[in-house]
Amino acid sequence: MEGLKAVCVLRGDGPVHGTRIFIFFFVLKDCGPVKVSGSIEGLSDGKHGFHVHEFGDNTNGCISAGAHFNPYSKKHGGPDDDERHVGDLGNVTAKGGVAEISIVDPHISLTGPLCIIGRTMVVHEREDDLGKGGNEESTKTGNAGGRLACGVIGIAKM
Ligand SMILES: [Cu+2]
Ligand SMILES: [Zn+2]
Repeated sequence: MEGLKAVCVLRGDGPVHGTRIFIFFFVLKDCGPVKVSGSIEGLSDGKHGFHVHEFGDNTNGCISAGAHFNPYSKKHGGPDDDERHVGDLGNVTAKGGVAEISIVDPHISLTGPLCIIGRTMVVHEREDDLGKGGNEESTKTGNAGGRLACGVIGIAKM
C-alpha cells in the first residue's frame, strides 16, 4: 500500500473560514506509519488540539463529526502515549497565524480497521492537555474546547 494518499480541506465558521487548508496523508510503508503534512491559516498563536474524529459527517458543522476516533475504547491521551484514542494527534502550534503540520503517526492508517478515510480532521480552539489535565474532561477531549475548523478526509489523486 506504499504511496496511498489522502487529502483533507479544513473549513470553519470563524477566523479559519475562507482559508484553504490542504492536509496530505501518506502511508510511508505497508500498514503505516502515516505522514501528515500541510498548514492551517487563521489560527491564534499557540497550541491547538488536532484530532481525527469518528464520523465523516459535517451536516451540522464540525459538531456532527462526533467524538475522537476511538475504536479500542481507550482514554484520551497524547500521540506518544499507549493510552490514547487512535485519532489523538496532539496539538499543532501556530506562529504568526499559521501552523505548519509535520506529523508521523504509527496509529492512524489509510487502510484496514484504523483507516481514517471517511472520518473528519478537526482543529480546536484551545490546547489539548493530552489527558493530563487532572479532570474527567481531560480523559475524553483533552479540554481542547470548541471546533474551529474541520474537514472530511478523502482519497487523493496520486
Ligand atoms: Cu478534536
Ligand atoms: Zn482523544
